[in-house]
Amino acid sequence: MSTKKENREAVLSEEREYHSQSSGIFFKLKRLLHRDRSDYQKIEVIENEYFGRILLLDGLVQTSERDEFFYHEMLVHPAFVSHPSPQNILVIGGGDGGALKEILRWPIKHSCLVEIDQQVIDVCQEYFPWLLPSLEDDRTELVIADGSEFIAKTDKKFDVVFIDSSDPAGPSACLHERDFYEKLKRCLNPEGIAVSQAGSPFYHLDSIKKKDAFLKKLFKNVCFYTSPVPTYPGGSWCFVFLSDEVQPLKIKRNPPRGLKYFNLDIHQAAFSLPNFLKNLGSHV
Ligand code: AG3
Repeated sequence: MSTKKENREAVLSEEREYHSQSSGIFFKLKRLLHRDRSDYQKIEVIENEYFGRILLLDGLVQTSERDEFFYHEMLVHPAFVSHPSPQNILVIGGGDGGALKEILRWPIKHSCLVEIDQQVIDVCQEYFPWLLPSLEDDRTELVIADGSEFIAKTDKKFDVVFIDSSDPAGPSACLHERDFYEKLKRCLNPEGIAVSQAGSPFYHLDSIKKKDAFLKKLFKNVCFYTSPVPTYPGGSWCFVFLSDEVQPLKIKRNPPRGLKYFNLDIHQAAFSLPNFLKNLGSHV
């Protein structure tokens, strides 16, 4: 029988993310590398035997050394293979640099990363240095600002905008609202595409439905797609591809070499949805 002390030690030696009141994921701590609170959120980096380094913001897993490529490749490459020639790219959030790393595989002119929390950048530069060399690339501009204020003010136009936010809580909450997408639409070139992470199809279906309803009023093509992401709630994740002119299944270009997850078969398959998600997106 375990004593109270043993239970407490067990909890201290692992990190848990609750996915519902009664389910979740845990990671045994090999080491706690960083735990601090910025002006915006709690930032933690832990080391786990299986997943390597894991970044958590306000207790929610953002990325891990072992599975980051599922999420970042699937966030970025579907838009790049379906746009004729994207040159100017915007990333909202994504301070860990993983999305930018994938973007810079393509021959683009300019990419702008707008992250609200300088401390996320600093912590990731220290603990995930392989994700962030992208900041030194001379095609990259880093802006520390609130993403929704940035898009409300900017007069620049972009070919592709990626919203690499956290869940709809804390500093990311406004990036999931209709108002944000209305403003975002004004920053897109005519053949522009926006891609946003949209949550877990299993745990966050209500928020996906809500998003689908307002996005359909704003964009002609609202296409949800999914990918496995082992460390995220439910293990499968939803993204939404938004455009007035571009259709995701009309492939224009081959993906770059050297990817670990994405290829054109995966691209096709990702837009095939299970029945419970099928009627949400307008499919092409
Ligand atoms: N952004 C999406 C993280 C969502 C995770 N949600 C959760 N664990 N409940 C990830 C940022 C990686 N660049």
